[in-house]
Amino acid sequence: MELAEILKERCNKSIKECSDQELYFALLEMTKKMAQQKESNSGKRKLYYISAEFLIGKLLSNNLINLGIYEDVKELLEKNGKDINVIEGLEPEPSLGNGGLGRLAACFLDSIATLGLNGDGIGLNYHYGLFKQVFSDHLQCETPNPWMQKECWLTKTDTVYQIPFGGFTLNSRMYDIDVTGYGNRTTKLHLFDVETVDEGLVHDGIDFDKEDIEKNLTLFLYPDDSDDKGRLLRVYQQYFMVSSGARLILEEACARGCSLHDLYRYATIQINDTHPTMVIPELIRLLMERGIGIDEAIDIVSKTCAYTNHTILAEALEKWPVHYLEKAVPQLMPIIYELHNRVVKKYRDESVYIIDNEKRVHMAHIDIHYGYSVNGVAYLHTEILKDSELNNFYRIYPEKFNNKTNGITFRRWLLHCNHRLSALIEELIGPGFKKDAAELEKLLAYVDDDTVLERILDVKAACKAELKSYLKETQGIELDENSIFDIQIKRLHEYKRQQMNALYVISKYFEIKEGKKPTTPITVLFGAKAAPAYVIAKDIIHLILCLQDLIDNDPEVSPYLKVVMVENYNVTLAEKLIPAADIHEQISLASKEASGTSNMKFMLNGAVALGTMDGANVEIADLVGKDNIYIFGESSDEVIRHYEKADYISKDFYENDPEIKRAVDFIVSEKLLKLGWKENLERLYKELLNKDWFMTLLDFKAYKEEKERALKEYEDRKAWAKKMLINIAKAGFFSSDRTIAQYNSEVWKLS
Ligand code: 26V
Repeated sequence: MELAEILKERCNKSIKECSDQELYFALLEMTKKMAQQKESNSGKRKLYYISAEFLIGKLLSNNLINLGIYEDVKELLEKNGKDINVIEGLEPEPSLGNGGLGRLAACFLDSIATLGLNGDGIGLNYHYGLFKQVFSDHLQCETPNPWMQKECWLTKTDTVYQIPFGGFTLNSRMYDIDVTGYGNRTTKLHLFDVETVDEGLVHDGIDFDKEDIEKNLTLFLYPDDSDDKGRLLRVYQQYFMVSSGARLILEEACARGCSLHDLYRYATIQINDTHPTMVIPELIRLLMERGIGIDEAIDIVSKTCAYTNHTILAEALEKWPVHYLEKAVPQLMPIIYELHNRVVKKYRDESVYIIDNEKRVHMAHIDIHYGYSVNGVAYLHTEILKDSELNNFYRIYPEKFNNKTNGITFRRWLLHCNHRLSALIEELIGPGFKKDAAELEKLLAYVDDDTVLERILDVKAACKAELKSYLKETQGIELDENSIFDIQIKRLHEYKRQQMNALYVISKYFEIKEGKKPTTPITVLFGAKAAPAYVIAKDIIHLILCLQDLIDNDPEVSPYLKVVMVENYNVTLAEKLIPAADIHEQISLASKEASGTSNMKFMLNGAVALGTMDGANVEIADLVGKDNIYIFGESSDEVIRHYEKADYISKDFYENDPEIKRAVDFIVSEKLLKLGWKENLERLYKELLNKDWFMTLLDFKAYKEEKERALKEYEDRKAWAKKMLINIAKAGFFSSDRTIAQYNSEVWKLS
């Protein structure tokens, strides 16, 4: 073990004498060195996974596990009176992502390295990442989240490019993070950064001068895009990322002996949602600069780029006004016009044009026409893309469409976050599941083994106790570890329907007040950040925080029901919350959640889903069978029909059902208005009553009924443990190793 040597050199102290901080930096240095020794880029064709987000989480434990030395390091530290968990607690979490899309990219890098594929990630080095969430007065406030320390996982490289914008040029420097594979090689996450960024620009929370591109470009992930300046900054960020990436790709291909005429034999680019779409016109432009004619350049790039769609929400599909692009990246416009004109010449259907008659550039349309693959992220999502959202494209290019159901890395979401469960599984079926997740099915042999079922319940109880002490220590929250932990953690969005869960809490509150007490107390835990400019989402957080306060201070209710909204939900918190869940909420309006990935993490950790037939829930339900999941609500077909006919009227549900009316009215009741802000609560009340675009009230009754069924069935502990075991045993399909193997064999074809 090199640790002692490193410490000697760094501070001339033994492990015992070192502070936890000194140990953290020494372990960081050691891990980085070991990871670098495992680097090996081999193979002709190389994958570049370009993404505006990589939500990598803390890396120390994960890297130690992947390098195969976690247990040794833990023991060595223990012998010297040190705790690896405390040391890792000192690592700042980089928040380089919003949610599922960014976390997926991080899981994919882990699997790419683990499978030994020739591929790297390309993204941006945001200094403050996404904001840090702080609650004050029952409201979300946003503050910067600085994560880069003098010593961190980033390694500065000598690679610098000059990126041209309308009227000025910026220097782009590449920083690398090593991505360790489990028992395999190391790949790279390349993060580009402007040399001139100025953190001093930020004041008052997360406000800064949005026009000073030279100083602000990599300060934040997706800064507030509710105004033109914010949106324009996003265009600058995107171009900076893809132009830097494209130059790196060309340089590396040429270094491997590629003639640019057959770039596609040396490189394939996966475009993660439309944020990196400008890589298509940019690569065409760079190839033309290097002497290739436009027809051939378009042909080469079309054989190089593949696109993943992550949402069908219209407001999330990027359409940039032509005048933004003309200002920020004028050099791309002739290419984009050319790409558009070729489509116009070929097809009469205006819905497939790149530029619409409002002069907006549809980024996804560029990807579909000029990429070789288009994929959705779960079976249902891909079907909806083919049948409705992208049907006009599907009819032109049926061969380009394919599904790649998302996955998660079991290293982080089982081995690292749930040592107890992982050890129990290993004792029962051996270590094979760590490399081949399908082996988890072997657990089914124990479905009637009372001792094993007991032990699974014990593991869950231990994880609940651990969450209790963690939240007490870090956020001052008191949990009852004997209550049912019902958890909903994800970005705050109306389509995910946290508000429906909040209405359930209100109706439960009434029941308890009226003397109908639950057999086992219930703890409803939420974790969610809302986009800074998303007003209703912030109002929903406000409602939940008011309910938390109300119930905490009501001795009649608090022994039976508790609501907790954890502050600053992030990967680190997810790693504590997921192992402790009994029930997980996946209650999006059917058709709206492309996949979801927390559903897979919970399943793997032995929690049972309460959800709609949406996203990957459909595949989970298929795998575990109806006895091991709680499904409710209208189907995606029915929901799509409601939108087509515009026949959902929330007020009808409110007026025709006294229980719904009572719960909704409570939002603006005296009791809540005493605790919260009238403006926020009234706005949310009116929204639910007059609009409710994501149909909360449509499914409320079915939701409540199914949740009651789940709570009742929880009481039969043995039957519940069986459900837990079946969920764990069937989770193998959702390993990102499987997803990445499919991308490779059907799309990238690396070897
Ligand atoms: C973006 C935006 C931005 C503007 C306002 C509203 C809005 C709503 C949704 C989005 C989502 C963008 C794409 C995304 O993050 N999709 C997520 O991707 C995950 C990984 O594939 C998937 O599991 C989630 O279901 C999907 O929502």
